[in-house]
Amino acid sequence: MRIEKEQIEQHNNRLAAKHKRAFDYISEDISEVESIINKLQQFQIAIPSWALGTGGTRFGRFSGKGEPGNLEQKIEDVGLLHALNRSSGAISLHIPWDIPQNAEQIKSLASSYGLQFDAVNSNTFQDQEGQEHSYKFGSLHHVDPKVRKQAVQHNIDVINHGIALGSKALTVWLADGSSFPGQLNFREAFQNTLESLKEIYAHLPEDWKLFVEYKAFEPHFYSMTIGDWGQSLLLATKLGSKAYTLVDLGHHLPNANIEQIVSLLLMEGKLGGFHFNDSKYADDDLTAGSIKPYQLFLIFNELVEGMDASGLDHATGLGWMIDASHNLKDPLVDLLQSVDAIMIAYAQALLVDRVALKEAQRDNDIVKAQQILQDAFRTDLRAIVAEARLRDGAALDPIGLYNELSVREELIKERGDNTVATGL
Ligand code: PSV
Ligand code: MN
Ligand code: MN
Repeated sequence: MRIEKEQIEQHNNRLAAKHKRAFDYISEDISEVESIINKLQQFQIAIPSWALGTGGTRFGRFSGKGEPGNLEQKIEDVGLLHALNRSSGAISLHIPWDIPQNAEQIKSLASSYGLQFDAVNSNTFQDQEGQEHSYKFGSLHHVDPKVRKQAVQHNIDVINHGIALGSKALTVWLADGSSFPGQLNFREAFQNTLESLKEIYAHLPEDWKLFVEYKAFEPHFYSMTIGDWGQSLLLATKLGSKAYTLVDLGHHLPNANIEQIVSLLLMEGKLGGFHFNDSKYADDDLTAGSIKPYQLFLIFNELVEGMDASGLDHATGLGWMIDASHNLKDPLVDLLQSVDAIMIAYAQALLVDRVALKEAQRDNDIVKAQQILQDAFRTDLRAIVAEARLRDGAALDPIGLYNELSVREELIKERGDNTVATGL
């Protein structure tokens, strides 16, 4: 299924008057409105191929209908999202779930939807059929060099798939860790991981980045070999200038000050990218902005400040991606909600009066500093985000149009009731 330009225009025409009223009202008080819109138009958030199917919990999985059953259909799904919001112009693949049989064909299918290939992701947290050595006790950190070698080779294969598709980064997330004291020698596990990553790093093309993702716990409950940003930063620093830390919002211990982590990683030039999601307890992978929208805003506040300070382009300086999994909602609708929440938080961060904030900080005027941040956070910028979409030829109300066009029903007609997408 494809969404036609005319369908979007008709939808937008129906909402035009209401939108104009809201947009004119908010624009009157914001002098930098054009610059905010311009930045929003540039900003693209990649969609992971594994978020397109209904996720499960360890207690079960209630399959959705009309889910993508192959890579072509996953690309079609992201194409639908991008047509609706013009902010989801890239897809991130997970190998071996998404092996492209014919890279050229896959590339041209993606570009027919205006999509590029974001970071490729390796998978050494599951055993695949026919695999010689098991990852039960880890992969890059494994005590047995044969297992490490196999995992390194897998990552090299993933880089090669990425090269064929035009990706520019490899994301490594490891499930390596231990669940009982004494199970692992921490230093050996770390050294093995470093040595394995060095071999992978040696295969990175010049213009590629390696993203080292960390996670505090799960699947292991005593230690994770790359468990926090310190361990990731240590690895990235030892590896070299193409290696960076990747922050997944759900991978911290409760109440961690993620905005502070972000600001320091940016200061060190070692923040590579983001996996957006939201959580109440742990790696809950809920819709971005659904639980802690203020935290999302505060993170963007640091991103804008830090990226401007280091001269990084907001749109291209870091890798932006959603990493969520939906076991209750229609995954496509959920992704539209996530993208919208991210755009709103970004717009609000752009609104912060940085000169006044600096002054308040210099004067230790805490009340003023809080007011400046909360003024921006409490300003309703939805009409500005919608205006950016309108100017890009996207829908004023993406979820509204998704429902009007009965997209899910159409996909069920095309793909059937019982599709099962590969993924988490
Ligand atoms: C597992 O926690 C995880 O959600 C990581 O965040 C990875 O980025 C993702 O799976 C895909 O491997
Ligand atoms: Mn992640
Ligand atoms: Mn995760």
